[in-house]
Amino acid sequence: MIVTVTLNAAIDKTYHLPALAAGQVSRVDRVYAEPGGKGINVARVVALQGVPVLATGFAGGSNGDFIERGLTRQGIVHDFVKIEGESRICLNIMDQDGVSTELLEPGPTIAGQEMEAMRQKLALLAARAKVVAFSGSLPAGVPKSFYAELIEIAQRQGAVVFLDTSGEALLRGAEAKPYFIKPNEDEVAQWLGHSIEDENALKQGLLRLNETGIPCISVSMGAQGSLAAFHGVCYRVHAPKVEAVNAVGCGDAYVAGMAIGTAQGLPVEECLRLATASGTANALTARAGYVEPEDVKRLLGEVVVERIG
Ligand code: TA6
Repeated sequence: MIVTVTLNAAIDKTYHLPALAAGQVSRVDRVYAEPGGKGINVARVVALQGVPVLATGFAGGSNGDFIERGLTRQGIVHDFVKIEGESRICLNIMDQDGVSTELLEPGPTIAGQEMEAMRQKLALLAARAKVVAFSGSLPAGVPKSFYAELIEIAQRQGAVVFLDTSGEALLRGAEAKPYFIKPNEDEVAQWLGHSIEDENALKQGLLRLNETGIPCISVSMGAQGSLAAFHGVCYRVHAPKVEAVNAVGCGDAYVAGMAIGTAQGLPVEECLRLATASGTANALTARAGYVEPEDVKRLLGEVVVERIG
């Protein structure tokens, strides 16, 4: 089983409208409202590919109820820590040219006993999991070291741990040496303490990070694919060219593909291929964190994984 952890779960609302004009009334043509937040997106993309998954995290208030009901309706097993506060709404406003504007609420404030309930729940769930994937921002009240704490709990239970977050939550979380991380180029530069001029410098930087005890690192290059350093070997992954409909959630779908490949013990190249095909398939749908399994299967053959030393 794959377990996903979303500490700042959300209702992801996507508004499709002709054009967003600041200071004016804009009428929305189509609205999608889905359980979201990065880890929940990962869970949905895993489930859509027929792989057993459980979504956990914090959920509260009527938005939390919506998230849980939505997951049940989508056939995704879930077990959240119920909190006093209200889970957030994240808005993605898409205009007819495909330009996306995201408005992400900060989310609720988590109390000390709610964090303790999360530690205990995670210990039980991680004991049944092959992969535990932590994704997304930390809600208020949660210390920046919380991911590191949870990662250590999951690792003690024998799970392989993924961490997809950003900023200080990533830097602190990485101290617990997760198996897989997905930083952006700026975060890698911050880590290394110097700027990165070109792809070769990025490659050298990722290999140095491998040496610090994080075996698998992918840096997204958007529609161009990704650069990855896995166990001291670098790969340039070329994504298939597609007509993107909605790029929100592509990174989460990438993590989902990587989690499936890792849980199934696939070779590194195949994990990267599945991750990239899943991420690209997400871009083909209007919904965030969603893929058509046939798209993933078709795109798998179009991903090029190049070993670059
Ligand atoms: O990756 C897209 C997305 O997952 C949206 O679904 C939205 O919920 C948001 O990211 C949340 O990101 P955050 O980093 O604030 O947890």
